[in-house]
Amino acid sequence: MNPHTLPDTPTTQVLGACPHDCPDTCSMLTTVAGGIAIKVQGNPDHPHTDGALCAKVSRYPERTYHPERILHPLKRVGPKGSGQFERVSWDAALSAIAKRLQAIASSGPDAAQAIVPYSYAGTMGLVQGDSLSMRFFHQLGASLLDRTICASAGAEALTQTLGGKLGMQLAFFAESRLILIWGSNSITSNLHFWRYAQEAKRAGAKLICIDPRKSETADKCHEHIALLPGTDGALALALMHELIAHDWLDHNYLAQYTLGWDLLRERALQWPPQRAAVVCGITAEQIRSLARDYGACAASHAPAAIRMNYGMQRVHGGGNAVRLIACLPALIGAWRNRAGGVLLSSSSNFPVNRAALQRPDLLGTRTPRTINMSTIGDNLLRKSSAEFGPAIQALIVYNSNPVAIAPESGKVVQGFARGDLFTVVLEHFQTDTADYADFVLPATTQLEHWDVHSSYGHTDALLNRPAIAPQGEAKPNTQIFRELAQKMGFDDACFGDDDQTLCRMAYGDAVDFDELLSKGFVTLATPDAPFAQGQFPTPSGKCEFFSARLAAQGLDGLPDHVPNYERFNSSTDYPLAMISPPARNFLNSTFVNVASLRESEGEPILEMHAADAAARGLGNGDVVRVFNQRGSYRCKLKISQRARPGVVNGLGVWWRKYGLDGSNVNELTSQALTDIGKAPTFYDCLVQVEAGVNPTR
Ligand SMILES: Nc1nc2c(c(=O)[nH]1)N[C@H]1C(S)=C(S)[C@@H](COP(=O)(O)OP(=O)(O)OC[C@H]3O[C@@H](n4cnc5c(=O)[nH]c(N)nc54)[C@H](O)[C@@H]3O)O[C@H]1N2
Ligand SMILES: Nc1nc2c(c(=O)[nH]1)N[C@H]1C(S)=C(S)[C@@H](COP(=O)(O)OP(=O)(O)OC[C@H]3O[C@@H](n4cnc5c(=O)[nH]c(N)nc54)[C@H](O)[C@@H]3O)O[C@H]1N2
Ligand SMILES: [Mo]
Repeated sequence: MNPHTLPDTPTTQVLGACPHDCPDTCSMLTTVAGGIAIKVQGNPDHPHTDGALCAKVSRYPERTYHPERILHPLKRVGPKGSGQFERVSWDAALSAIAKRLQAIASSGPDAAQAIVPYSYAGTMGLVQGDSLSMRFFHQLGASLLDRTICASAGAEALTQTLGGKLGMQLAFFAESRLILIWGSNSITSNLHFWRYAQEAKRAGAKLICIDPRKSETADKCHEHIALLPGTDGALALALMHELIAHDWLDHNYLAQYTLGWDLLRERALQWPPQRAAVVCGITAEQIRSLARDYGACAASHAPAAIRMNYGMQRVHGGGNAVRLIACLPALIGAWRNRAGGVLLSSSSNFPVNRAALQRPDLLGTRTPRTINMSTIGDNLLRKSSAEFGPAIQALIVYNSNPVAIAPESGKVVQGFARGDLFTVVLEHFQTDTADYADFVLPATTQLEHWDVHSSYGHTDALLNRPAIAPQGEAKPNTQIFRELAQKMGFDDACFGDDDQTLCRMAYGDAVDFDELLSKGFVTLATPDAPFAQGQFPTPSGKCEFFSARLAAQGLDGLPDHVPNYERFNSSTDYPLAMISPPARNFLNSTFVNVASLRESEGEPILEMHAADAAARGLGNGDVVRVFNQRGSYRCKLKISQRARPGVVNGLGVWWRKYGLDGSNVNELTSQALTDIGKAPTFYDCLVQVEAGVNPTR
């Protein structure tokens, strides 16, 4: 259906929130006429959204009314992966699912652990994300899921160093005099931060981008430091070296509000710029110049800010690198000014009552194992053992598309294709993952359900009201788990809570719900300059350069440069480092099937520097084979100055089915985990590239 309105149909505007996994969490206004959503736009009354949505979310109605939207429950009738399904009733689908889950759960003590939930941030909503779903899995005694696929290395690093996912307030970047945009393509993935950075730039601030790729954001900064992937820790240490060597330090701040300075100082002194330059693949002068800019702010008390994003922590040493960068503001006392410091995530500001939403108490005395979502490929292929517990027999997927987005697709696909695995997928579309489902259940989109939101880029809580009726027979995730609980005979009263009750529960009394209902957002009361006088929520109350908690786990208490697993070396079989950062017109693998956005993005490509292409006799637009010991993937080559020598960029998480051979970049990525936080290492990946034969389709 294509939304049209008659000129005389009255329109209403409904307040909502963008549900996507992005730091901006925009306040959204949906215009509805005759029960149809005709337009979504940014809420002009919400300061951070400032009336503007990004290009992708502006297409939300196109996605919602997409002709390929799944509108009825489906049951698999062909082989797994073939995408052959038939329509069934909700009652038939839920009864069959309940029967299968009951059979697994009743086959022995703790047998329910063979059932695994798999979900991430398809919606960031606190209610349609994990509320009723987790109540269901807790009551069942299913395995727990470690939700590591994106941010857990950086999150753990922030917690160890600053005491939580806390940092500068978004709006104050506009007052900064120097902004280091570190491992973030803000124009693509944090557009509403970019607006404040622009304001600062117009007021004379200097912007420096630190990124292996010459991104759209790098184009707009004064300087770009194109270091090799996974070398940020070395750069941060050399920066500290220079700050120490020139005494561009805030000795008072260091003495009063930090822990472990003597140790960190000693380590940093082992990293003169010449040493780091070799590791990072840049010049020592670039490092010295960066240090002069950062140090000048220390000397003149001008506010220096750092915007990190999660891109830089998807490597072996990602956690350590984030720790080192999070230490930097304390060296120069940047936290004293509200426009100084660092921001990676603001999540810990939100007083979310997860225990009320998810009810872990329903587990009683049971303590199920935890499955790491980032190694789902290996996990699905593991047999029962004393160490692992029962082999995974059932997977319930919602808010995620693991067959496309999880590393080492070869193993992931093999796991999902297991004939004896029972897979249920709650989705809007027939994704790569839905192709492997035994049952696909139609879920509502953000325009069709209630939710409340937090943000990892600002400090406003948001509310989402449904703007239109559910399409077809789609139901909210919550409702699907509510009905499944009923089929399973779960009779705890908590399975009766409706969505508005859950929305109220999320923040309890900590956020004025009536204000959320009327305005769509509530700004949390947070200090302007959170660490101006220390007060870090760490065990010591200080910025912890040295973490006793990490040391107690047998890890290095002091952050260090931890090299990649797969280290750039031109003499190996796989001499190119491949990174696969977000595409501007997609949101991970979401929106890939929206024709207008896919057309803007073009087709799956690999960016390569002209010198690397010439050395291989490759030309622009050639079909190439990208391969390593894990797999092989074919796409078109784009010779581009966005790629530095030695590094190739495979943008976006394309659906496998749109790829030349029905695969995507994750054929090549590995399941190795980060130093801390057990996160994936998507950008720690060596490959070789050669001419591919002509495309088969
Ligand atoms: N349009 C769009 N927006 C998105 C997303 C999307 O897919 N599309 N994804 C969303 C999600 S899930 C997340 S987690 C967030 C944040 O997602 P991030 O992954 O942080 O995304 P970006 O900020 O786009 O990109 C990170 C930048 O880091 C660079 N990079 C890669 N490796 C390294 C490295 O080793 N060191 C350094 N310094 N830089 C490196 C990449 O080239 C890229 O320009 O964005 C969200 N926003
Ligand atoms: N190579 C490579 N791989 C990556 C990354 C990378 O940079 N490079 N980035 C990684 C990162 S940072 C992340 S966060 C992950 C993201 O991976 P995922 O969390 O799997 O995110 P998406 O691919 O966007 O898939 C989300 C799915 O949820 C569905 N969905 C949305 N809303 C709802 C809802 O209300 N109900 C239900 N039932 N479904 C819904 C959407 O239709 C979509 O198919 O990917 C990771 N994978
Ligand atoms: Mo992410």
